[in-house]
Amino acid sequence: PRGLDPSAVAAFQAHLAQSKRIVAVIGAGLSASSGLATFRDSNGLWANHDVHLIATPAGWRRDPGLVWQFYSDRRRNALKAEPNPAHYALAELAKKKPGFVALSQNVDGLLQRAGLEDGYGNANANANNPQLKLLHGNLFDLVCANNCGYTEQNFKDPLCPVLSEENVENRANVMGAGIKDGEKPPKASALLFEAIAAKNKKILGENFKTSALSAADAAPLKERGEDAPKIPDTVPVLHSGIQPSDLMQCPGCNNSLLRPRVVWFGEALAQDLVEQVDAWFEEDKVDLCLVIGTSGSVWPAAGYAEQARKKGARVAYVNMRQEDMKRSQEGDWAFVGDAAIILPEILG
Ligand code: BJW
Repeated sequence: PRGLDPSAVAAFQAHLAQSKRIVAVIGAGLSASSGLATFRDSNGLWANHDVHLIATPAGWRRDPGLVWQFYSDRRRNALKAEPNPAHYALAELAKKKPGFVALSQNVDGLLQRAGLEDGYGNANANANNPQLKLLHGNLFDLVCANNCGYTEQNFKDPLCPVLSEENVENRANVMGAGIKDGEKPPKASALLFEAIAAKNKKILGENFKTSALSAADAAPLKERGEDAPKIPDTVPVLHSGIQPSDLMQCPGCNNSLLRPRVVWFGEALAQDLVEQVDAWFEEDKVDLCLVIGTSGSVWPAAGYAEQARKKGARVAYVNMRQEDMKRSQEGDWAFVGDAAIILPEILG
């Protein structure tokens, strides 16, 4: 593997040493070395799953069983995974720098297990103002899908019999776009997204909102010139075959299902969290912004580095792909490679 430029590391570390208010914007690449799939890499989650059916309110209304199968697998994988040296390096930084805040898009619980406190789902979250802000929620918090207010922390696997790993008969073919059972598409592609989006527009009708999903998600793939798998004329309509009555019912109202407390496309981030983040940026100048393992394609997270820059911060990117440092400017640091190797090295 390519080593880092020692003079860049030295300059970064000199700046880090004087930095008090530090913000890290974190994405799925942080957990890649723990064995968890990212979303938009060529073999990522969105290459194998249809985002409209899985991570939107309309997808939930259409087939909650399909959504739960996806999240049940994600929970199981996250429970089996261990935090990697990058998670621990960030937890150490948090201890050394009280002015540090981590804005994580990850829902896998690995930063918490490395020692960073969140406060998500905690009634005192505001009072605590935790250093770790879970922008997109947490796989291990369940919440009433009908907003009755019920919420619980739950690490059980399976959550209910129908979601057991062994229950293969009921498992849907959640692989998208005509790809046969057990076969993975060679690469995510713009065409794949377009075909799926077109199909889902038919399925979801008025509930389908492009919300820049198909176009904006596809564009970077096109730029990368990734291979397009052949799209058959008919994209299969996917159903889990799971009855909602076999899923977890909300004990709060007995009138709704429980869903994972994660933020889907078209849903707002938790208001108290957004307010805490805004207040943190308002409070004072910012010294340093770390952008770690994120493609920067999802908002509002994608805008936080610019916000830090406006408050005077210098920006350091840590990413496997140079192309994903698309908002970098002269004077930024760009550390290309595996976060699990780079972060412990540069954070010292
Ligand atoms: C490595 C590595 C290694 C690999 N080491 N690096 C402004 C403009 C345009 C659109 C919008 C806008 N504002 C809002 C929108 C709409 C939408 C949006 O952003 N669309 C875009 C696609 C354009 N945003 C929303 O809908 C958000 N809500 C919202 O804004 O609400 C407003 C509202 C207000 C009031 C009422 C109603 C609404 C919500 C977005 C929620 C996103 N949710 C998901 C799923 C969460 C649950 C789950 O996990 O299943 O979050 S989508 C998915 O993407 C997930 C991730 O957290 C998120 C970001 O992905 P991430 O982490 O960057 O992963 P990848 O795969 O993209 O990148 C991995 C990176 O790691 C790559 O760069 C690799 O190179 C790198 N890497 N290995 C270092 N070892």
